[in-house]
Amino acid sequence: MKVFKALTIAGSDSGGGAGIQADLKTFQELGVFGMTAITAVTAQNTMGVHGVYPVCVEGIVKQIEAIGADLTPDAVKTGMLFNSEIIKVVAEKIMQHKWTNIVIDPVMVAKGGAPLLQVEAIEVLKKYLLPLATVVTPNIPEAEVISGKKIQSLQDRKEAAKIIYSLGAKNIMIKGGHEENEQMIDLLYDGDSFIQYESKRIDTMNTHGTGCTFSAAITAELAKGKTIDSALSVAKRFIQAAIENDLKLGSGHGPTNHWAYNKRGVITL
Ligand code: PXL
Repeated sequence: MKVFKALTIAGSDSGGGAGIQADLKTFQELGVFGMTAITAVTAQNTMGVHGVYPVCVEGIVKQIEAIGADLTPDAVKTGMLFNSEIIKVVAEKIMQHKWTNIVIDPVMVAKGGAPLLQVEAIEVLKKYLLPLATVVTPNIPEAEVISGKKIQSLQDRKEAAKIIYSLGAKNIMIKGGHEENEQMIDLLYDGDSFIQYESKRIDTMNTHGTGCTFSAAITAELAKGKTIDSALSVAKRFIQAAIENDLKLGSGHGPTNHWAYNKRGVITL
């Protein structure tokens, strides 16, 4: 029996909706064994981020080394990396271990606007981490920061995708969640052609952790040996179900429902 394994190198969200918590729930639902290297601990709930505590670089390296020495992952995702020192060491360790199927979610700010990446780390992310990406999954504001291009139209997004491709990432998925349209488009560029994945916008506050969940679903599918296109279609359906069937927890930006894709019930009174 082969058990597929995925590693997330990301931050902890005490509220359970985003970060490594969202990643592990997603890996579990998609039948993949989840492992973690925690880069930062955040104190947060649905109302916002109350504190950010980065793990020391040695602690991050030790977690990655421990996994590398014993439990080679079939796919790896990165989420919140917080600063340039952490980005550099994570890139170095991924390369050293020759890990493949690398999904980079270039996390920059939390839903409420709290910074999860220091501004000076953006150039380091572009230089060291993006060239390792099998897929990079920016939302529109993140794609603007990485490409240095303002995005107003689909054409702008295509040009930004080309710029990001030129930084070395193999597949660019610019998500449409920040568009104002009723019909949402997620745009994939593989250096050759563009594919559009369309879906209907769902009107809800409960979208905390959607980016983490989406990139974790892609990672789980790549870990199982699926193609990029197949991984993206599953990830799209996974996040759609998770948002449509939100759990209505907390009084701010609530989490999504990681059970929904497998139509598993939540135990309620
Ligand atoms: O969704 C981005 C994100 C990533 N990682 C952690 C987070 C958040 C958003 O709040 O808390 C730890």
